[in-house]
Amino acid sequence: ASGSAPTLVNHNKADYQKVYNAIAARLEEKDDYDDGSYGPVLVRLAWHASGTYDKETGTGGSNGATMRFAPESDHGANAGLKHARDFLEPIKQQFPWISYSDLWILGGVCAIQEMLGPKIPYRPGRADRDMSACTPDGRLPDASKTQDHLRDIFYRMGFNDQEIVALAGAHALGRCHTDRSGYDGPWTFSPTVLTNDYYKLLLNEKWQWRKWDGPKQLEDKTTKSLMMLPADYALIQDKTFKEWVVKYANDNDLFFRDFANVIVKLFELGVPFKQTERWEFKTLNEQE
Ligand code: CCH
Repeated sequence: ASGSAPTLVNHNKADYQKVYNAIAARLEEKDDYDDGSYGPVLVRLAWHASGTYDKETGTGGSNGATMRFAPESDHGANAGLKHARDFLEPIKQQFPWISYSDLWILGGVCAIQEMLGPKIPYRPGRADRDMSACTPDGRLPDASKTQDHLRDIFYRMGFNDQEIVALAGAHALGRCHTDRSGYDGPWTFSPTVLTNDYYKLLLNEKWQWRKWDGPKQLEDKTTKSLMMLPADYALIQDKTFKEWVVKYANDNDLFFRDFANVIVKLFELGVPFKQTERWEFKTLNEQE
């Protein structure tokens, strides 16, 4: 065949490990961003690409990478995620055969592992779709709301209470930005390393409402340098959620196991995979 028909080549685990390595190397190289890493914002991109899923209609999810297009890129919840998309663009240029949708999820997987989190098994199979597949605004959680809202949003994706709490542990990473969500500050003292500190701090610190001009958020009474969103605080107001917060605060291994399982589920929502096998990639450190 001639012309512009794409060449169909099956890429194997080694090819994807190369992409992983390129993302990880770029994470190391570009350490002048935020708290020293693009890792957290890459995790948030992968989550917001996936978290639009609606199990009733089968719409949304990471298959499509529709956040490339307005209106989805302009949804309030996605403010700031251009930094993550732009970070990954040179990787896409280097490996044009990978879809944006597979790349964004691999970015999340790589960021979690390189920030010392658990292994996140991965499989490719997401295809990019056009702007007609953009999801309506309002599918991602609203940080000013509490447990009923969290259940509405995450049950729609097909998650249960335990999974909601396990996913929230991602807030060990990164921070809020006043020019994105309007909120301000990190949840933990080590926002570029994945630990169960989010749960420990949520339980053990005394939280008070911050007095400021911005949206309603909590600050820790001791240092006033950490924050919790109303949606985070809801996890210790609700009895069922709180039982899981306690479990994860007391057992980092349990958190890592449950987090890996639930993030794989999140990243695969609505994807029509042909491949059943999942791959575990080596971290840069493991390849030294
Ligand atoms: Fe989140 N998150 N998230 N979040 N999130 C924000 C930042 C991060 C909520 C609200 C916010 C998850 C669930 C929720 C990350 C991962 C996950 C911000 C600040 C808000 C607001 C954005 C800004 O200003 O830049 C709410 C509400 C929920 C409800 O459950 C889940 C699930 C995950 C992943 C599994 C990460 C990582 C960040 C840090 C991003 C950064 O740029 O540092």
